[in-house]
Amino acid sequence: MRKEVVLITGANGEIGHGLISHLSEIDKTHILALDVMPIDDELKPKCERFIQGDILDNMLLGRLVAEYEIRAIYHLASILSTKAEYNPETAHKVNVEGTLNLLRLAVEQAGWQGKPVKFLYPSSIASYGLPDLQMKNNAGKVKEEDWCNPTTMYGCNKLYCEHLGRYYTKYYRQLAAEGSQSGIDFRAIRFPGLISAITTPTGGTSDYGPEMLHHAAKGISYKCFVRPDTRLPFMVMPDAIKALLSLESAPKKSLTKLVYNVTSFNPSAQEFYDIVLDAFPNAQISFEPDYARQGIVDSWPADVDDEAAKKDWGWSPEYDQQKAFLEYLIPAVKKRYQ
Ligand code: AKB
Repeated sequence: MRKEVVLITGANGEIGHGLISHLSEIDKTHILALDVMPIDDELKPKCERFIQGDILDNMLLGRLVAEYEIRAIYHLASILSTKAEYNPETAHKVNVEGTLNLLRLAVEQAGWQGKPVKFLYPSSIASYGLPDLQMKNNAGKVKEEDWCNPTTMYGCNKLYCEHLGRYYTKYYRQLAAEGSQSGIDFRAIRFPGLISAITTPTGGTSDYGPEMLHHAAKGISYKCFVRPDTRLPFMVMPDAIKALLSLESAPKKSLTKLVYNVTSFNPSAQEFYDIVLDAFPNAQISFEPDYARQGIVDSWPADVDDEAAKKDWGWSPEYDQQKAFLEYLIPAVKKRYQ
């Protein structure tokens, strides 16, 4: 008999670390972890199996379909916004073709199992694109349907993959004689910038927040690449994991959308700096804005409206700004580096 597993792609990334640790603690979920990079030693024992491989390798994905009964897929693998701008075509391949491969795998799995396969997709505030700073400052809490004109390859990829998820869930092969259904139950969250005390991000544009904190804790000087007045929504990793798991377990009939905003707090870079300096008075942080990366952040909303998530699946962050820094981030990074 094939073993029932949850497949996690991009398992060695930031969300992967949090998700694997959490899933392995709360129940007996068998985790099938996939990443192009070797997985960290501490994660290995928490997984049923780790495979080092590429989501573009269809032979590999085909083998997984044959070997496992995949109940749900957390498709976390992706090339983030800054890195994607250095090689947009590669980013498109990984972010879009990779997602398409996983959707195809989910269709096959649902066919074999005769029941829906849940497809959890971390989208991003990068799916938004506000035309200028004035619009950003006046936009208030941006709703899921508004300002969906991304300016980055990563943002275009995320927005398009949300559409692919909608297509596979509702309209797959809509002209087929028998009215084909994919069997995919696609659910996406547009995450704000994420901050973990355990890992540091690579290749993103919201990275200035976590980088400031981790550099200060390590006693390394840091040049912040955005202006002090820059404002973005953020969330700590435990809340990101909570959001993914809550959305996964929500009854389908209560969901009015396939894509949901979530957020917790939205400090300016100056406020971030003040909190970090308060905790690490010797920190050496300077503001040296990078014009191009600043442009990307200026196109992302300063705040998002997460009312639909609250109403449909009871979303509520555990950590507001004060609790996030005082009870999670600062004590944990101090312990980690000192
Ligand atoms: C990035 O900066 O690219 C990501 C994101 C906001 O999705 N952290």
